[in-house]
Amino acid sequence: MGFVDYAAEGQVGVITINRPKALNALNSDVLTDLAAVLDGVDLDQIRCLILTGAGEKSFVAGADIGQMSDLSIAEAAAFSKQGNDLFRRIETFPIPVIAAVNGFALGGGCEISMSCDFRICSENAIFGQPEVGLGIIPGFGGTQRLARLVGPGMAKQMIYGGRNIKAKEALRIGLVNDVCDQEDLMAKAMKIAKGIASQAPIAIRQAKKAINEGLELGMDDAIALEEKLFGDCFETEDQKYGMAFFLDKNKEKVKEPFKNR
Ligand code: DAK
Repeated sequence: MGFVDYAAEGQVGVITINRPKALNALNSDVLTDLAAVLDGVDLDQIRCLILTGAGEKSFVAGADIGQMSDLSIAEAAAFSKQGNDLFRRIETFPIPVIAAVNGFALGGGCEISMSCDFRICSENAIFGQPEVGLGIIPGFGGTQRLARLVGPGMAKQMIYGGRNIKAKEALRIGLVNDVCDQEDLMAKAMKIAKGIASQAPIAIRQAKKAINEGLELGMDDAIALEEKLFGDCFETEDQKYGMAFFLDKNKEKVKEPFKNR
């Protein structure tokens, strides 16, 4: 694929945005390639995805400013729809997506990382929404997702000031879950992803849905949604096996991999 690489390692798929000369900036070709890679993920095999950027400097330095600068109103709307559809697709993708942020995550780069389930990053990562300095506001969900993740006050300070933050501050405000040396980043992401992939896959999918969709609801409706998704886990082979294994209490037995059924 032109600007996006994909590789499967066991039950984990690694998606790499590969346009390092432009610091992996998102133009419409990158967005098209990313959508095509997601289309091709074999959900019978893959149980967790990692999204990262090529090179050691940048995860994604934002939407492609060169391509955007001459857009007409209609073209800007089409670009916006392409980006928002893709980011929403990542957010609602049936299996978890971890962002491994290996450098700049600015503008659309910060936004695509926030459409993932969670983020880990390297020490050199820089997060920010610098759009107001370009005469626009974050347009790929940044005003919404940043405020939900770090709270409205911190999101407003970052967005109004076009203020970039370093990895340690991103950790402090809860934008990332962990920070590590760059050379350890992919191994760390892979370890987390494999841990997720080893759990009962139907339960993981239901948990993702319950958290994402429940956060949009009031507590009564959210609990009702959880009840429904909880119920749906039952009568699956994995639920029967997982509970039978526990009840068996046979310390000699090794737990078999879950079957996604
Ligand atoms: N777009 C295009 N090219 C970029 C780029 C970007 N966002 N960021 C970097 N590059 C290119 C540079 O132009 C340069 O290309 P060459 O000159 O080598 O051809 C190459 O990457 C290396 O960058 P630098 O030479 O600038 O590298 P430095 O280390 O000096 O600086 C930097 C790194 C990340 C601090 C700097 O490149 C920078 O400030 N980049 C721009 C960061 C930024 O402002 N990002 C936010 C973009 S705005 C929309 C929805 C969403 C959006 C827009 C519309 N709709 C609803 C329609 C999103 C907007 C954004 O993301």
